[in-house]
Amino acid sequence: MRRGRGGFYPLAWVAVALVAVAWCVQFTARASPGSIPNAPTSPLAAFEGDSPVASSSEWTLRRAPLLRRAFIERIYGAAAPIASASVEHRTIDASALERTAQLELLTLYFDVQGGAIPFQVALLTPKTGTRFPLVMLPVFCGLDRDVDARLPSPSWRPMRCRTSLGRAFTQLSHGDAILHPPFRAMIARGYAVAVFYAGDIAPDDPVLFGEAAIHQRADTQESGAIAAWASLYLSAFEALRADPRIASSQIAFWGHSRYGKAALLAAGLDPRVGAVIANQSGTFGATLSNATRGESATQIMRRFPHWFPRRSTTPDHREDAAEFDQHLLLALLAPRPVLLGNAALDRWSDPAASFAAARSASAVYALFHRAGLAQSDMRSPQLAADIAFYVRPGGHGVRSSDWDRALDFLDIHFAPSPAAAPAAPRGV
Ligand code: GTR
Repeated sequence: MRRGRGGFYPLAWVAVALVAVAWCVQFTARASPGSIPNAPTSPLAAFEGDSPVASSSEWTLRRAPLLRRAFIERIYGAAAPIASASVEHRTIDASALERTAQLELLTLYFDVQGGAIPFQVALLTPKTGTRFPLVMLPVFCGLDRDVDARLPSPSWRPMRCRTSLGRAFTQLSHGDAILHPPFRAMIARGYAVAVFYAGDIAPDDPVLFGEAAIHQRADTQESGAIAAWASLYLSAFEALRADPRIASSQIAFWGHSRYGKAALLAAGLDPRVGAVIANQSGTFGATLSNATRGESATQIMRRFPHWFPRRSTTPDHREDAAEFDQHLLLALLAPRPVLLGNAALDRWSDPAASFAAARSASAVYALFHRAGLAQSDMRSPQLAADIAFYVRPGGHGVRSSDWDRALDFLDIHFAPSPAAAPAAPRGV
């Protein structure tokens, strides 16, 4: 049936009004993230034949290695750094970002059967100073699109990154900083920034990931994409911690959502990583799978089967979920600083079940004479605490305000001396 002009326009206006209302709700709503579920078993309790843990050395030498193995074997698959025989440096711009930074392209070479595959990392360093703290992060669309047009284009990008319309829509739906991390602000605050794009090595696509170059390595063990991305964080970490310009004990991994899961896993596996900022990392990130009212383990494994090794997605894989859950991954980060960013409308990632995991993990921080999570509720972030947690208004995505908080958090924890730290952490 043909609709006349007179009928179409009112309908179009209704649609526009609905989109506008949805957008306002998405970006401003201060909905409650819900009640905090019960804390799971303490990470210090007996665990599958291993007796309770009573000291930091028992944790470090006995329990932590056991848990690292369990996360690899039961959930994510292998996530070791990939060795690179050499690292090539190429200066792209000695005076980038309005002459405040140097932009380089680092190329690592991963050995695969029949050759080597390049893994490229963009490195921005401030023009003044030395021994910079470093923020390491992946981008969603490619180094050329999200960092600098002079950087190489990837062999594959997700659909939403292929057109300007797709990118504009992504920014509208997922926040102003989803495709534009605030590099200038990071440099201005004295951080070096290492940026990688995972799509050439471990594309976020079920078919392409199965055929990806990362599986052609001689030492390959079965892994899912989250573990593969964690390997990329760790591979770049190995290369950059050897760089004399970088303060090797002050390297922070930042990741949003799927990359927040990977950042937490990578830092959990390598105790030398200095800090983690996981933004809305959700299920198999900072959120308890067993207590979540958001995305369940089964839902995520059905929707993103390539994120996990095949053996993890078999029906009986979650039998041990009550005892073995994500609070143990957060516990593996102790005693390091961790910032968990959340959004009130992002019920799918269930901030409250992530808060419960952080509370429970704090028992391990106590072994190191640290407080862990020091705030009593989700809305009173204490950025100076070892684990800081905030809930901002609105929905899933990355906004400049998330980055402001992340950099405030790092300024406090990576401050060279108490005098250099900001006087008071900012609230939400
Ligand atoms: C969602 C997924 C989450 C999270 C997110 C993202 O659809 O269910 O677990 O990873 O995607 O990465 O944006």
